Amino acid sequence: MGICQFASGQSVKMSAEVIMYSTRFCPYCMRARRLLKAKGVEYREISVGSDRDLWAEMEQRSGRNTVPQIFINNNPVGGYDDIARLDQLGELDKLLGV
Ligand SMILES: N[C@@H](CCC(=O)N[C@@H](CS)C(=O)NCC(=O)O)C(=O)O
Repeated sequence: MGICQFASGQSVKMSAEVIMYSTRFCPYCMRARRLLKAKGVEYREISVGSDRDLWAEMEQRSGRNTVPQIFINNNPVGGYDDIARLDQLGELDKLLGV
């Protein structure tokens, strides 16, 4: 997300806000967790489980109906395969601000 500069001259690196809609035991969710943890970023999980309203919210925001669905700074970036591909292309770190 870039560098945050304070009036004091100090600066801190800001990482992106990452949200992942997931279910607990889905293999793709587990892979996505592993990749995000390896990147050292904080992320918030919204556990959709069997909650129809949360599934509907996820589908509406992402246009997809599988878990996981990952959002970086509110932008839908897709599921595990998508973030793995972004990582291979060297794009994921930039999006995550790491
Ligand atoms: N290519 C997708 C595959 C995701 C996927 O197939 N997820 C399964 C669970 S592991 C799913 O959501 N299936 C539909 C369902 O559970 O209703 C990704 O990498 O995220």
